[in-house]
Amino acid sequence: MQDDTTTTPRVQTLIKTERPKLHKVILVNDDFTPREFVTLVLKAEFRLGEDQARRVMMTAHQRGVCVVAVFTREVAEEKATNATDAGRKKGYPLLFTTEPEE
Ligand code: TYC
Repeated sequence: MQDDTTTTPRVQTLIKTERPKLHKVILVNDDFTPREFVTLVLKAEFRLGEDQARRVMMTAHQRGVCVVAVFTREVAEEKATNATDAGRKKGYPLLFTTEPEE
């Protein structure tokens, strides 16, 4: 039995959880994929609204590339692959790449 002066040692473990690094999905321009199709893929795969999808498509069209969104690495790579495959199925060279955020 413990009396008033006995203390029980307690050990606390400090658990540090690192945030997973985020990865950008980047839309790359080309001369062949129709604008409408790029917009469609952005809406379907990245859940962008019509206006946002058009803005992203036009930015890539005018500047060469545009960041679409950021995700954990696995999700970014899966979405980039799915979106690129959607273009390939139609015979378009549409390309989405990923890169880690700084
Ligand atoms: N440049 C294409 C065209 O003029 C449209 C386009 C925009 C293609 C963005 C790819 O990532 C892209 N039809």
